[in-house]
Amino acid sequence: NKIGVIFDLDGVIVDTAKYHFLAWKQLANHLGFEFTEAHNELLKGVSRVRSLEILLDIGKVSLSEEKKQEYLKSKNEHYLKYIMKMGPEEILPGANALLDKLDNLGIEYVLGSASKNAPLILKQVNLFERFSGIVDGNSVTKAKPDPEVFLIGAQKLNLKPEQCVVFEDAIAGVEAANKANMISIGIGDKNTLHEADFNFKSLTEIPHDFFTAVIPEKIM
Ligand code: G16
Ligand code: MG
Repeated sequence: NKIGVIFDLDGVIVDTAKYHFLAWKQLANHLGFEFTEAHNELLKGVSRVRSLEILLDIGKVSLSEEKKQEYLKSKNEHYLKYIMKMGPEEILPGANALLDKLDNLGIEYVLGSASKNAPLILKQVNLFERFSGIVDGNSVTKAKPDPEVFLIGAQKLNLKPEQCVVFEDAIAGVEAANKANMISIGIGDKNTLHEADFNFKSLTEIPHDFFTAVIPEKIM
């Protein structure tokens, strides 16, 4: 029984949340309110447009459509300044080893990210060529928790949803994987991601027989 893997990007392969935070915080401060790390949690896995809406709600600020577009553009330009400085040393612990393992087992993997900057980020950390396919914020019409991003990922893998394993760090992403009828793996806080089929603190904690025994047994 063939299986395939779909990886989320931010929070699973790299920690770009810290750069999103710096860029959103600057915008909030410019608009006259505070933006904390706790607020930033609400933006994880959420699309850029939706992130701005949440941020404006926090500051109780309303803006014209034109201003929103202007701020979305300037936030992204600010964010990209950090991304351009990224390198392979920013790949999260366990990610490279896991990709090596999947290569050795002949298990294909694709990316399933909400980010429109996903291809650029993968290039920065030298992982772009390793993925069999990339599904990102440019290829979907509906953001997570809608399953669209992962269903397109399954198509790229030529597999049925039930054969796909999704690695996610965000509640919206776990929900999307579950809705897609895939096996969801929550990476991060177990209590936050309790809806996932499996939970690990980080990619370093995936058991040795995970893809050879645990997952095949779950699928059967
Ligand atoms: C990431 C982040 C989100 C961000 C989204 C869109 O998603 O977790 O915080 O808002 O991408 O990013 P961009 O502004 O680059 O299009 P993921 O799905 O990789 O975790
Ligand atoms: Mg994520």
